[in-house]
Amino acid sequence: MNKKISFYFGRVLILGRTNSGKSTLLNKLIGKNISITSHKINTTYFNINGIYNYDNYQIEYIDSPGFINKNNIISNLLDNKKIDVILLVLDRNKWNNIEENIIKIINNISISTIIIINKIDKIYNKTILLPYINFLKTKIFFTNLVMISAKKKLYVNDIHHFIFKILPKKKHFFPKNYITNQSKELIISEIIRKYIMKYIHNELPYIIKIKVEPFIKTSKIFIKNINILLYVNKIIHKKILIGKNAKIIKLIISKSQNSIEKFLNRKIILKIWIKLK
Ligand SMILES: Nc1nc2c(ncn2[C@@H]2O[C@H](COP(=O)(O)OP(=O)(O)OP(=O)(O)O)[C@@H](O)[C@H]2O)c(=O)[nH]1
Ligand SMILES: [Mg+2]
Repeated sequence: MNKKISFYFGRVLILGRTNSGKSTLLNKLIGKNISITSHKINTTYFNINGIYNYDNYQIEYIDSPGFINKNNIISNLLDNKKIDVILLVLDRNKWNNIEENIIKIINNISISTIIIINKIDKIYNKTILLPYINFLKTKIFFTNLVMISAKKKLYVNDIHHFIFKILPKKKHFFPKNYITNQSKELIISEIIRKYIMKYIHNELPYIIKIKVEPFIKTSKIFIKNINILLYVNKIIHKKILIGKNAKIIKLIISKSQNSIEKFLNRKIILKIWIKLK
């Protein structure tokens, strides 16, 4: 008998307050660092997607910026992206009006929601978890609840399996072995922003414009040089970026180059120019 294989595909939106570990989780789910992470707030700027393939299942995970919870952008995102499952990432037992706002939206729609209690490696007194889970049950209707450490990759893979059970039967949207359909230029500019954030401790990382010159030739010959333009508003910003004896910019270049090489799986030469807008 000819057995027909069914395919399953769905879009999973990762929501949660800034710093709860959404991007760390996306990277671990996908097995590649495509979304930047940091200990600072408001790290993610764009919705970054990552695709997970397993047998006849395909999941498109969408990482979102934590700051959208302040606005009503979530509802639009849910409508526009045709989301099948929501992962609500909670930073341990932190719960205030940020989470209240998110669940107000979730409770008004009928999308399966999985609660992720993240950073359990930092919960030393595990007895707080039982009353907390009971509290969550009164707040929101969820399909599953998973306690994880995204950073240490504890129980992260369980999440795929819970999602498999609720994915709709659907043709796969992306080719197999696809990891993201974000442009390489965007991911590279995000890597550079990560290191600017790391070494510069003011508002600059949030206002700087990063332009990556297109570097992929259609002839499939890889260009070794990757040229970056950083646009700043003030001369003082340029000075801060360069640093004393060009120490800061050199650090940003070497760290970014390293990360980009890992991402592209090849050697590159990174060049950065700083321009006044
Ligand atoms: N100890 C611990 N730290 C974690 C865990 N998951 C993430 N972190 C840390 O939490 C910080 C924030 O992580 P991100 O993944 O950037 O958080 P985010 O939710 O994407 O934040 P935004 O992009 O600002 O919305 C980083 O320093 C991570 O290393 C975890 O399971 N345990
Ligand atoms: Mg993030």
